[in-house]
Amino acid sequence: ADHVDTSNVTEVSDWACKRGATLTHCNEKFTEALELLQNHAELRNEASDYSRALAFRRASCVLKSLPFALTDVQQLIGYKDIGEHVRKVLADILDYGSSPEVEEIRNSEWFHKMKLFTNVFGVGPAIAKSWIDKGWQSIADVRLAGSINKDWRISWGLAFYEDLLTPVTMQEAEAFETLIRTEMKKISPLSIVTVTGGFRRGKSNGHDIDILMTHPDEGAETNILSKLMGALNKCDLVLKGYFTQNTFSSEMLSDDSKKGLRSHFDHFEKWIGICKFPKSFQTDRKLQSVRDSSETLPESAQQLSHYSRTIQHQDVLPSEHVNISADNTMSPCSKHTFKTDDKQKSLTLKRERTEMLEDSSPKSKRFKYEDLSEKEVISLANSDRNWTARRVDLIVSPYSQYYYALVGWTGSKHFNRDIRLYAQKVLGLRLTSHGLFDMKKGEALPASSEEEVFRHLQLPYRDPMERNC
Ligand code: DGT
Ligand code: MG
Repeated sequence: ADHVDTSNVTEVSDWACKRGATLTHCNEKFTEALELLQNHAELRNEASDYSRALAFRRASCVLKSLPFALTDVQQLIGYKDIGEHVRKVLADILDYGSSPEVEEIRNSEWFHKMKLFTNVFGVGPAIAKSWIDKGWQSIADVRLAGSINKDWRISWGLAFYEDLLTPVTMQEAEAFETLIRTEMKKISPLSIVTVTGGFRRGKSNGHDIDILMTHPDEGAETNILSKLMGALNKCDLVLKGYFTQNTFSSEMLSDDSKKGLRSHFDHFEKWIGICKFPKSFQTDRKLQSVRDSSETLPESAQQLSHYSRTIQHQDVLPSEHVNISADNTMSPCSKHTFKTDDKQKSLTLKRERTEMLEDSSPKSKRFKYEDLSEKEVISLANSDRNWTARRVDLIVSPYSQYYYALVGWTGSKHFNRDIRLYAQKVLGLRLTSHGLFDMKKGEALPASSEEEVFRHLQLPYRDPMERNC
């Protein structure tokens, strides 16, 4: 290690949000090891584990943004996020091909069981530990124990464990997005629907689908979610979930106390739950044919996702989204086309305003499967079915907060953590999914695009694809 090129060192900022990180990079064997250590610390979940987990993640982010493959730990001199412990792990991998500490965890039964159990929807480290303490080894053991809790998420999570563990594909995300957009246009033609989360960052699969919705007419967004869920229920696509109300108030932006905005959670209206995805979502023919027929078809998954999204914005909607009725016959669920010019737009806006005011339907509608007993949920899961259970988050933001919500719900989680800390430490600004607040001046900084959010933060704009820290 006498002659190591450290010329790259000064190019890289201390802040992950300044550096950016793409999905693929040249240090995967190192980041995979560091993120396993992070995951292990998160699962242990004892006193100092949170900061240990964070330290591993920060180090992993440094490696993700290196423009070269690491060949010597000396190349990391000067990086504040690379501590002694991390350096040892990296040196072991460089010298021996693997780190004993990482391999021990990888082969540990406890780690395997913790991962297995925390993969159940609604199960965190504490419940997983209690299951291990009961001597349970597998999902089958937990299932055998029968009714063990009152949390519906766990009963449904256990019944549909295999479905929910199978990653959601981009194809499914696009099919679902199209369906939501179609239904939303019927409810409120000017509504805006965006797939956020990992899919927006270019991931080809995910553990759920996160969809953010808004309406350009501030206030008109308040009723759309219950209407949308009603429409999805009519299409027999809703299995089980829960609504949370919008509990945001503008005083929260400046409230520094515990009662104010906690960094991890937002106060938007949302529906979090499990939906039925017909198998046809996997093989959506219209999207497929659009791809197949294009001569200038972009090749990467990321471009493809962008491409089909652009098409959808032009209101070319797949027509074969279907409703699976009780006897499993397929019938059209939704067909909708919509053309707009400015005059029409303002007329539509007026009509929607009136409709929204007239609408007084309750937030929580009765859904088809809402009241199933645990036994009935299990027999539903074991029935002969042509659909898959999928985790879905639907979030509604007022338009005035939309671009902050978009940044927050696009993630990654670590990108959010870093950019929020940067805003606070470097600029004295408080960033959340609801907005940006200047603590010194006591004023909020509104934004009408994601670019403007980054400008307020004095950061170069980062495309969602570059937010994979
Ligand atoms: P995935 O679904 O495993 O492929 O990965 P992501 O990146 O889509 O992660 P996910 O679905 O857990 O969350 C999507 C983004 O939304 C993530 O970057 C953090 C953010 N997010 C999730 N839950 C909350 C929440 O309760 N409040 C706020 N403000 N943001 C959240
Ligand atoms: Mg997600």
